[in-house]
Amino acid sequence: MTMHRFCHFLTAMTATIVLAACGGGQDAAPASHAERTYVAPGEMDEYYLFYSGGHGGDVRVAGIPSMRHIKTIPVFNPNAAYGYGYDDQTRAMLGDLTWGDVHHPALSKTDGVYDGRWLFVNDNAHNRVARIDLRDFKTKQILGPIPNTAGNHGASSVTDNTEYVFGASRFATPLPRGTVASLDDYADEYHGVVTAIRVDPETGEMSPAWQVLTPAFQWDLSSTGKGPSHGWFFVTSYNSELAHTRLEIGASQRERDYSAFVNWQRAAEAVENGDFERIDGIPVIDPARVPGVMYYVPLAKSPHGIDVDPTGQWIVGGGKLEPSATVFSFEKFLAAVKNQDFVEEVRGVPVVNPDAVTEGMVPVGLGPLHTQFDGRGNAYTTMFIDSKVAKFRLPPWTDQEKADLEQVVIDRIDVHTNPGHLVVGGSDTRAPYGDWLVSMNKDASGRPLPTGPQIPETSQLIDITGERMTMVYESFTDKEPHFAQILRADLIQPIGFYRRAENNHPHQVWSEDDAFVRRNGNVVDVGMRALRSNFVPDNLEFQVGDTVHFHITNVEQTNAMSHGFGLSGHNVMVDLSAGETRTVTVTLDRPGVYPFYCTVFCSALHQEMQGYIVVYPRGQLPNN
Ligand code: RUQ
Ligand code: CUA
Repeated sequence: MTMHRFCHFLTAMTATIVLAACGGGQDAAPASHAERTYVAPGEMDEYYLFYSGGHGGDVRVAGIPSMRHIKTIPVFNPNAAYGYGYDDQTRAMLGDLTWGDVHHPALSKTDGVYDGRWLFVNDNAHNRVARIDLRDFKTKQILGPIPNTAGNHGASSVTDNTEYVFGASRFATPLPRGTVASLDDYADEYHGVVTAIRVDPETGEMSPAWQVLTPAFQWDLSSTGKGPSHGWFFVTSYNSELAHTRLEIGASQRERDYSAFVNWQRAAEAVENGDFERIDGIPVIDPARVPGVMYYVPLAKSPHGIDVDPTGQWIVGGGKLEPSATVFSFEKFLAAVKNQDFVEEVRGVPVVNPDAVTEGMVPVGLGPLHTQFDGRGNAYTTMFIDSKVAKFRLPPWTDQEKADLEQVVIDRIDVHTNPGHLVVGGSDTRAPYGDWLVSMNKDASGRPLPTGPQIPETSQLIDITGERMTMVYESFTDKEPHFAQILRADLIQPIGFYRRAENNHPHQVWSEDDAFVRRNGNVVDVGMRALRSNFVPDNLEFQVGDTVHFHITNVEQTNAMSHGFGLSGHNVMVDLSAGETRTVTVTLDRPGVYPFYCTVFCSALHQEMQGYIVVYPRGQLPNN
């Protein structure tokens, strides 16, 4: 028995002895920790955890506190388990791209708190934003590529009433898309943009609203204001040097890069007043020509995350190469703007004196990235290099504390290893939940059972209800989670099936008698009904060259009673939720007999739920 296992063995017997015997390290989880995270079989978790799947392109759903995986929601990636990308509707949504890079999920809000309607996620690779409907946990819209943007990393940040989802371009490019300029002319010919995406309050339908033009900085990550800072959007950049090669050196020269404070209400007015130029179909505001739309605030050094606290007063930025978290005061920012306390101008945009805006720099440790809030006046910052999460108290601070801000650091906890994002439920709302924190760590070495050169990442669950943080659980996640959102489970009531009355597919078939095969030349429409445990019709005849539209209705009106339509030898796998009709189009190019069958184990006679298509050579179709 290794020492490690020995400790766990003892844990089961008596927690106190273990703490003494094993030095009380994080790994020696006493039984009380296990109780905190234990959700008995048959019981449900208190929270949903929605975490991004990175370049896997999907979003995963787990429960908190158990950390049990519940479901995967395909977004930018085909996923045969859900027939996603295998029927006409989802194929059209994906277009030609079969991968995307999901970084930051963001929940919709009403009045500054989560309303449980939608989850927005960005695609860092192809400049898109998608909307998942939390009524049925399915992707409903993929917007993009967003014009004038490359690498929409700076999304998704949602405003207090989901007026907008914001994003910003990571990779500057010549504008509009398709324009070519030498990288030697990077500083002059390349540009970044901040993008506002409008969200329809009824349907959630997203549309590009407007953009603000910036120099060729690389925009990183963003957040939105609330309370006193409602109407503002904050985003960091990490390449004020305007380097275009070997960025790890070139973009790490200056002590401070810029964060941008964008007044989105002012920007929306400017668009109404016609103060913009249309580039690639979208209004683009030059902030030099519309004063008050944007200010730069210098932030140390090669900043990454920028997060607004629940009161909307404190804005915390993490500089990867600066061992402290910078806390800006929004009130001081407004005062500095009023007093025109500017240190320079960058392309006509005022740069606010950082000393006038900075409340303090909290010496959290090495490699601060992202910060979350518990709603009790505390902030939690991940430190990539130190592999820790630091907890510190937000202002107001006493003069004595200001003189030595180490005094406001309450706790630091080891995480394993190299944390990127962390998440506290509701941190970006005015009312965080403040009980759990998940640290999402990039390097899981030595944690899970070995799986060869490709290993998962770790998500560690930390109890933050006490003064000190307590690590209670660790789960493994397939790569590559970036950020996550936590939602109280009682805020949503997902449907169990689609009611017949809401089916508006033109070729829905609800009874055996209505099933049809309609041939028009070499185009054939098949209206098929799926029900436990048969397809009607089940034997079909075609000839080579036919284009067949299968319209299949799952007529079940029972919770979670899915069927699947898998066609052997063809790239067809339609997943049919109860009550929905889906269409898949296939052009038959080879003679032969091809079985199809239900892919979902739906009933005792599920295995019998099958049929054939007989594809005759061209011109040999009987009775034709
Ligand atoms: S990033 S690990 Cu793409 Cu959100 Cu910071
Ligand atoms: Cu339907 Cu199996």
